[in-house]
Amino acid sequence: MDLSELHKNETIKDVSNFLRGTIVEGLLDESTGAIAKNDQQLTKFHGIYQQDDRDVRRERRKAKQEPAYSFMIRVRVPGGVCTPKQWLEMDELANTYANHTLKLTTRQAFQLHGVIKKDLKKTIREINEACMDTIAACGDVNRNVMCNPNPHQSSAHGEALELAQEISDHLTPRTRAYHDIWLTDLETGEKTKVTPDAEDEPIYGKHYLPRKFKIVIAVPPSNDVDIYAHDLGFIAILDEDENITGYNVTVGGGMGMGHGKKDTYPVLAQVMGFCTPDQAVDVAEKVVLVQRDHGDRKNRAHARLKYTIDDHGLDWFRDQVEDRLGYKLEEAKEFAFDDNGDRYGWIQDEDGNFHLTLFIQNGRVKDTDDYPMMTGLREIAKIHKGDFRLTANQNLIIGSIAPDDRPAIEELLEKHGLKDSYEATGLRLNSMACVALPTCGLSLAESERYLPDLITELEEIIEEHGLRDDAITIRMTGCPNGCARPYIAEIAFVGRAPGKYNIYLGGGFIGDRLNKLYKESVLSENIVETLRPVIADYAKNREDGEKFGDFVIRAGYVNETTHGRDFHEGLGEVKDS
Ligand code: SRM
Ligand code: SF4
Repeated sequence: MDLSELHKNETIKDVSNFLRGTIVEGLLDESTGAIAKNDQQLTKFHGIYQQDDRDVRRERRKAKQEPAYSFMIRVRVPGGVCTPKQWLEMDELANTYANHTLKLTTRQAFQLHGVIKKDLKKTIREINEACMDTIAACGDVNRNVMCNPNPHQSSAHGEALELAQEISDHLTPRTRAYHDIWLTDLETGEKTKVTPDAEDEPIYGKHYLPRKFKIVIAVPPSNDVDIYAHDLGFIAILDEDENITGYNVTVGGGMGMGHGKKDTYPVLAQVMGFCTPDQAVDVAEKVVLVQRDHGDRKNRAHARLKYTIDDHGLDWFRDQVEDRLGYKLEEAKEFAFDDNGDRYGWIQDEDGNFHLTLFIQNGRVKDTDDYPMMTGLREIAKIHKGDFRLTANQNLIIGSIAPDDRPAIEELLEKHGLKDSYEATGLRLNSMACVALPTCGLSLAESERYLPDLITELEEIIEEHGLRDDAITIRMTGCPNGCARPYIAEIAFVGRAPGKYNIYLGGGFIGDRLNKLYKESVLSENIVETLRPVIADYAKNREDGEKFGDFVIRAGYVNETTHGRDFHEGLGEVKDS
């Protein structure tokens, strides 16, 4: 590998001694709240991002102070399932070291924001003591493995969750750096966790992957994990008795793109074949190996698996995977999805236990004067004997509540205002926004802090036209990277500049079609008026059962996007209104 020809991050990995760099030295340096630039790339592999509070950036610059540095910590939760004890631990860490909020992410993980350098090590150690970790939550490796979050709804969900955990373990980096840096007391050398034996990385090698890698498992008919947005996916195929007979394997999905950069685009994953449950971990490993060996290491904007497959073709990719497997994948099987949203409220499973899905707006768990959500969930965690499940739509399931325990939980829900969390319009219940300002360094516009208010404004139109209970997927991101998977939403807003958004329309309701740019750089104050006639037209002229995303294409507001390569082609044909 001639490093001089490759992206500079390849050299950073090469000389890092398996992801150590000079992180330890940086943690000890009290002269700054930051760490060295190259180490900022390496800490991502440990689940840690350096950020600064962008709300105060300008005034600190004026006062000649360094930016208000702090760190975001992402905690892996394979399949999104954690115990009440782990919830309480995360709650405590959020209130002790972070910004008194917990963020439930679009990939079923936790994030803590605002942890300052001197508290980083303590926080990571405590996360590990609670039997969770942060390694490989970010970086050029496989990340948190997602799975439909309702394992007890049927035995199939339980099996799928087990597979998620197996794949996650199998693809976790083996470097001792994580343990040496975060879990060792530097003075005594005492470790809080058993150190893995191998220093070598048998799967990744010392250059790891060219780029991030994301895996997901779905159990139809629910596509609540947005299978088509991921590098690698497994769609469970069930027999008549609801047993999993195997998985259709999907490859090459991804959302990220750049405004005005036509060689970057979102792509939906394609079905590559079928494997048995016993083969799934092996298949995951071999797909990762092909991407390791053939992904673009020169241009990080072209390094995701979606471009590797686009450049070489799906048949070539399948051949590469099968060569490494030593056997052929079977023909893909029939399957069907209903939607990609969450099913709110109470359900009872086949064993008689209850599960409650709560709406957590944009995944932000916090207390406000009129809604003590964080306190309520803490009180529930104190008495809850089942589990908590983070959904891929940034919501929360209080899982496995025995019938006798339900009244006590209901009392706490009532007391803390959580009972009404899902008494909202179909539009709000199907909304997602990424974090964006003030912590995200890449954000061009507000997202999490703006979408709830925009939805309130749009709800007037929705109510006026009798669409209160109609589920319409609506997503916002502060930049085109796509963290809330906006390009498969029926309505999406993507930040271009402060107070300006591109509006996209026409994504598939089940997350199976990309949307299309409808209007560019719309000022926030004009968004509602821009959408008013489209929503009114939908209410009046839709066919029976027609979804909003399908309607806007049929009615000619936008052209259908049939492949990511055409995402930037043929802007919406805007109708006179
Ligand atoms: Fe993301 C980068 C937040 C899911 C595509 N994402 C970032 C960073 C770390 C910004 C940075 O690099 O400095 C954001 C941190 C903001 C903050 O302050 O917390 C960030 N991404 C998030 C989260 C927290 C959004 C949320 O509100 O939930 C999600 C965390 C998921 C997790 O638990 O692992 C999150 N990011 C996604 C998704 C959705 C998904 O994976 O299902 C995507 C689109 C799917 C994909 O990967 O294609 C996504 N994030 C990106 C990209 C663009 C990648 C690309 O291929 O171009 C970046 C920027 C990059 O990697 O260069 C990015
Ligand atoms: Fe930040 Fe952009 Fe991701 Fe939003 S989409 S969290 S603004 S990187």
